[in-house]
Amino acid sequence: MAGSAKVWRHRAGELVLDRTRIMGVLNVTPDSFSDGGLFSEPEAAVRHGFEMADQGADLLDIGGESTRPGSDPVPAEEEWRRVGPVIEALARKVDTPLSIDTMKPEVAEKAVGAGAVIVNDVSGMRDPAMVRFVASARVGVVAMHMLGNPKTMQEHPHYEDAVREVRAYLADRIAALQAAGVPSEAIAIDPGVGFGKELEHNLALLRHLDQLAALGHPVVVGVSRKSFIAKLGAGEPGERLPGSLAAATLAVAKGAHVVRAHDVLETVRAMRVADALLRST
Ligand code: HH2
Repeated sequence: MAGSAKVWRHRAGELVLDRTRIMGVLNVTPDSFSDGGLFSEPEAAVRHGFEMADQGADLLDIGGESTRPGSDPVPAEEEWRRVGPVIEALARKVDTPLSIDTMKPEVAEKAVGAGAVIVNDVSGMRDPAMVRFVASARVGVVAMHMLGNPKTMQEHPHYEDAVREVRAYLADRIAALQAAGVPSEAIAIDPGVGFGKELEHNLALLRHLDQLAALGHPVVVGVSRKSFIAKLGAGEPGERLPGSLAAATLAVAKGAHVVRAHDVLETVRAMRVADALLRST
């Protein structure tokens, strides 16, 4: 795939992007849109982390703050209270690299201290303190595009050209991270499906994902159970797996390297077939 990244470096090594990598979602939250409350107790969250690692997750993405549309921010202390014990336990017991899904540099710093090797920031590392931290900690990063903030992002999001604008935003974030000293191979990008986007914007971004992959960085996509799938017919989050796999497959065909997923086993199986069709010669 032209312009495609080959590796994604993180604090403890690198992920070779010779096949689609699966980032398992671990929401240690009471209110996430599809699994809120299921893993808010540390023991349940750690068990689910083991389960996803056994199912073939290449990364575990641990978050303590829901960013669903309309959500309010969670104080850093509360976010860390939720994710801290889970990261500490998983870092001791699984080999699968851990990422921390946070917008707050203070949470990222504690998470990395406890063993996380990637920082996944849905605000695209807009906070200069976050940029400084990820540069100094030599972690892998995900810079995601979001229009505004979770509280208001779905109030009539508007773009002249969503693909061009998201690409320009991500190019700007890559430049800011590189200027701070983050190595190019550590910077992954993500179009931010559902983050300040109407159905047409989400579809355009997935359809033209090759234009983001052409920036030459690993591309992460999170389509799992997202509401754009409901708008195309499937209702409740639990009914969105077929749509999630269809969208992930198309995204991989268009250059995505990492798929963020709640249903790890099914996604691993689907991506094996997608990889065999797309990547073998
Ligand atoms: N989506 C969510 C959260 N973090 N990170 C990246 N890089 N890309 C995404 O698309 C993405 C993300 C939202 O999904 P979820 O974590 O299941 O929900 P909630 O924010 O309600 O916890």
